[in-house]
Amino acid sequence: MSREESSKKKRKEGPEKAGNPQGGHEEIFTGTKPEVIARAILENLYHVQGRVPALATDNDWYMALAYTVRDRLLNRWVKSMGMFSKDVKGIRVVSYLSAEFLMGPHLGNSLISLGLYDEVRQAVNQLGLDFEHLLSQEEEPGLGNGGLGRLAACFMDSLATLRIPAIGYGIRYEFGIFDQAIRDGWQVETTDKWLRFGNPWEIPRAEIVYNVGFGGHSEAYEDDRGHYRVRWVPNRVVKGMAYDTPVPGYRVDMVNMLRLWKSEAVESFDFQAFNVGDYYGAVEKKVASETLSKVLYPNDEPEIGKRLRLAQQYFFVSCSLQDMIRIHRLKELPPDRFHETFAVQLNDTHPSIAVAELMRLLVDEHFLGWEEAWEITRKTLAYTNHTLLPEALEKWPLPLFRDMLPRHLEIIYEINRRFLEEVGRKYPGDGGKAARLSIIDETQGKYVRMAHLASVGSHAINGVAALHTELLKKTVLKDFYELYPESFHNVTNGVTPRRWIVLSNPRLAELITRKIGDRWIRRAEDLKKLEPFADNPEFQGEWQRIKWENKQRLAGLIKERTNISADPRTLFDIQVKRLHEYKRQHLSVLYVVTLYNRLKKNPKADVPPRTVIFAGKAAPGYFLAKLIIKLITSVAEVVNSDPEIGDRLKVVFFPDFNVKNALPIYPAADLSEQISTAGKEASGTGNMKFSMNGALTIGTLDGANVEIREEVGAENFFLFGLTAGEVMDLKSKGYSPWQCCLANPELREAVDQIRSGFFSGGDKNLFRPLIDSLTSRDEYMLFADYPSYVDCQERVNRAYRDQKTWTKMSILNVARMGKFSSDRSIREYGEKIWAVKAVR
Ligand code: F58
Repeated sequence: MSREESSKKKRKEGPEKAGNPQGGHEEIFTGTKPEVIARAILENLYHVQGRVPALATDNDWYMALAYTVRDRLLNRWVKSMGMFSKDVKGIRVVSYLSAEFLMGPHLGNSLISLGLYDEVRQAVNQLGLDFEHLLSQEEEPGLGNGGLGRLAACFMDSLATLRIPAIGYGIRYEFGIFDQAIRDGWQVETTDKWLRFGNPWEIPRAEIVYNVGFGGHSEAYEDDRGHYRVRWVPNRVVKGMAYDTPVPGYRVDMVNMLRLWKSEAVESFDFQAFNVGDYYGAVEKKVASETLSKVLYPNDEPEIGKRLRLAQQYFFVSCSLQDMIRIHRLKELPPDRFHETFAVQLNDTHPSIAVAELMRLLVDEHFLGWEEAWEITRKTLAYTNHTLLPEALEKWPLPLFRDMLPRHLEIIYEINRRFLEEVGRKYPGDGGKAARLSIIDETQGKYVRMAHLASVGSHAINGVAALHTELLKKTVLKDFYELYPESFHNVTNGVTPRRWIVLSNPRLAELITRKIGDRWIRRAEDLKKLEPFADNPEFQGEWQRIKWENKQRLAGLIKERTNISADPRTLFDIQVKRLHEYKRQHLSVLYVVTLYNRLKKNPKADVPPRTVIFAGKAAPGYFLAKLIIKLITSVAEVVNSDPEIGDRLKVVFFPDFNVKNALPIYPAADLSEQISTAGKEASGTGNMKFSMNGALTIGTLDGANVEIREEVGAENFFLFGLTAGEVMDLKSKGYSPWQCCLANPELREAVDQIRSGFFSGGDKNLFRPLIDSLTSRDEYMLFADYPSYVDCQERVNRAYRDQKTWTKMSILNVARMGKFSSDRSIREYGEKIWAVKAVR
């Protein structure tokens, strides 16, 4: 029976019968035996792709396979959606508002969740196809920059696994984060055309559309009952259409949803222009409307003045809130009970316009009184902060804001007026306090401070690691903490062990399961049960073999992508993350240069051979970050081609770091570099992925490193560097990087070499901006931490020589990382912030 015929049959019989695997023909949609799956793939190849096997391309087969897997998700998904019907009351749904979701490839992950990995692999083999090759066909949906977007994806996985109903709301960017190539050692960006072959994981919902206004003015009027009302009359309207992607939980019936908005032109607008004969004007409007969801901003330096970015933020927030209100009304509940239906989490300030938009919808469109609307808004919203870096705190110039969102600005003024009144009552006569707390920044020009808007409009504010939350309370949100101490929480980040162990490191997962059973996959605390095996020689042997195979696999990819031969017998020292000065990839380079110099001077030096691997994207407009990439590749060129060095030291820059490429990287690491300046990295999540896969960490007391070290034990963690407090003290006392450099001959030598053109074919200008920035200011205190970092690397070298002890440390790291499952994070959000529970 064809897909269509079968669908018709399904429709006639109703979903119950059709969803029943016993139902005979419907097996083609739900069956889990390899033979049935193989047949389903062929059906989909023919009826969806319009191909016979003889003519099918890799992509045709991938699509047929993806549809086959999606069919097996749909049944559970459709049932889970029952949550939104009017018969289901009293269940609070989490709405995760995020401008970014870095979901990674769906296919492998869905198979793990459904428990069909082996069956589908067999089915694919029966068809004479290469399963791994088909998996690798999937385009990366790179709808995020880095940690923040990936955190949203891990949280979606955990929400479904914990059976907490949730919708992730965001933007369906046509172009995600750029693809990175390395040419002549420099980063080159190309557009990410992830949708070019179609996206089998999404379902377009042409009937779920909302209008979103921009610009214009507001006007007051009197309603029928003589009440004063305001309405917004925008001068431009854009339509948002929903695209839904299922998010399955691990081995549970719950399938949640990621709902992303695509912007489109509002037809009536086009036609108006058309009718007066302005055809090109109409087309231009259409193009302008569609621009809104065109491209993800790649986290370039100053945000200020990026009109389109503010428009994107408002666009997706407005669509999402209108959608939530529609769902709430489906339940036939009055608007004043909105907070009972939804708990809305703001993933950083990017969706914080939600505070004003929810107020506008409740007051202007659903006619609630201000106080009542304000209470509902605050009960609904909660805000997560992900950064302390002052330059990353969003603020919008007032004129731009007024021009684009005039009604929202009025609402923000009113929120601010009432808020500052409250501040005045608490701190009478303290103008400084009021100015510091105000949503409007008037220190130099006028700006809307989005973190203040989010903080005032939320009942809960949280940081993403213990240290980060403490620093938030002491620095950027100090005044808010004094005002609302009970609103502040810490929820330390986590990552999903499904993607980051089971999928990425299947052999390790299998070994763990063989020893302690498979409960750890959903209760990561169970990993503790591995501790008794840490010393066991046989277990250690298996552990080492798996690491070895993972290193071989990565070495193969490195050869393929960079043509560098990395020897799996060497210590794999890996730093993968966005390029940023505060993350200090260049501190690692300074050590590489030092190690190189030591080996040159003393070729017999007894140090374990190392392969130092970097990967990560630099924002296209961030010159120094791009120069750091060039520095890495330049040092690599000299070191890798030095015959005296051979395999004793290799340097690799692995291009195009993304979720797909990350999968084989974390499991192959011996050493994880987490070396940001203390106080700068809010949490980090790569640090967790490495340690969960048995890498040991060399790191500062920053972000979640602090808690990782607490969990795995100080003796199983390589600590170096200043503490956050020491960084601040040194800065206030006056820090002289040049003095540090003079005081350390090896540092001086490395700096001189880079400056003199040793790594740039004699070009003395190439790295000057980087060297000048370090020797004059060294904002991120590389020179201050260099001696302690180099010493610590020596400790690493010594430890690595003793493979038994190293392996024990590696096992204990994995055994003690249970806390860093995103399931734990989500449970904490559920208890402390959302007041939601699992549904059965
Ligand atoms: C990251 N932020 C933090 N921002 O830097 C990291 O420490 C933390 O672990 C992670 O969030 C999750 O909490 C981050 O990734 C962005 O990518 C922004 C995207 C939008 C533009 C500004 C940066």
